[in-house]
This record gives sequence, structure tokens and C-alpha cells, in this order.
Amino acid sequence: MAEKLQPGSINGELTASGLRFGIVVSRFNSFITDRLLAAAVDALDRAGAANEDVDVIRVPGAFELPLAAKKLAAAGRYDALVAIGCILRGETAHYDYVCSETARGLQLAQMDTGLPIIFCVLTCDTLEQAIDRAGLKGGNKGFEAGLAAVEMAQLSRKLRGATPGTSASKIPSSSRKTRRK
Ligand code: INI
Repeated sequence: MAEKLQPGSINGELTASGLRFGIVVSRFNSFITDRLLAAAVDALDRAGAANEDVDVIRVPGAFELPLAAKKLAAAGRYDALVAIGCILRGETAHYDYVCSETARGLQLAQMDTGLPIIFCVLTCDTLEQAIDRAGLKGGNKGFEAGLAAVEMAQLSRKLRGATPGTSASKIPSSSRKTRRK
């Protein structure tokens, strides 16, 4: 009987040495965003990033994250960015506009520039929900975002040159893990 197909795999390693990261952080709700930032920096540190390869850029609120991220991406200095914010629901529709435009703007910036931009923007109904996700019950989303930045930076390096719909043979064979039959 024919052996089962065993596909090769392409993954981004969690090794940050030699990679550059920009972290864009909103000052709004800094009680939360400072905790997310500390955890993102901790993740990059543990993955081996160097001091001089990590920059922190502050913006007033989440709504300003996309433009800053797009300009940083265009600068060509970074291998990945992390966008950190915390949007808390209020009494008006303001929350909805800030949430949707922040998410849309960051995704557009990522797709327009091709640079990974990790979405670390909490969108919560209550402060308690945000606290849970910034170091309490829900872990710390900043740490997850830091690791995601490393993984996506590494993966992007491997996928460079591969365009959608083209043969995977354009991906260097050194990037692919293939199981021998
Ligand atoms: N910005 C946030 O980052 N979080 C919020 O919860 C928030 N709320 O609720 O208003 C918020 N508003 C400010 C917004 O991001 C812009 O900075 C402001 O509108 C100026 O463009």
C-alpha cells in the first residue's frame, strides 16, 4: 500500500537574534498598555533580541497606531512591528469607530507594506476584562504579541520572494523541512 503523504513544513523560529523590532504603543489607557509593552519587551528579550534592535514609539491613542505603524514600516528598518493599544467601551459609539478603524488601518498598513504588524490592541467592555488580559487571568497578550512578532519576522524572511500562487519551489529548500520516506 502507498505510504501516506507527509507534507514539508515552513515555520518561523522563535529566535530574535539579529532581527529588528518596532513597538508602537498608545498612551491612552496606559495603565494597561504599559503592562502589555513590558510583556512584549520581555518576550523579545527572552527570544534573544538586542537592546539596540528594539525601538518603542508612542502615540496618543489607538486611532493613531495605523499611521505611525505604516510610516515605521516604510522606513525599512524593522523585521516586524507590534501595535499595542487598549480600547474600552464607553457610553457612545466612539468605541466602535476607534476599534474598527484601528484594526482596519493596521491590517491595511501590513498588507500595503508587506511588513508583519502584530495586532496587540485590546478591545474590552470593561477595565476588568483588560486587566485580565494584561497580566492576570488571561495571561498577557503583550507576551503573545512579542512572540508572534519574532515568528512572523522569521517566517517572512523565509517566504521572501514567494508570491501567491507561484510554485513553492521559489522558497529556498533550506527553509523547508521535508520528511524523507
Ligand atoms: N483611544 C484608545 O486608545 N482607547 C480608548 O479607549 C479610547 N476611547 O475610549 O476614547 C481612545 N480614544 C482616543 C483615540 O484613539 C484618538 O487618540 C483620538 O480620537 C484622537 O484622534
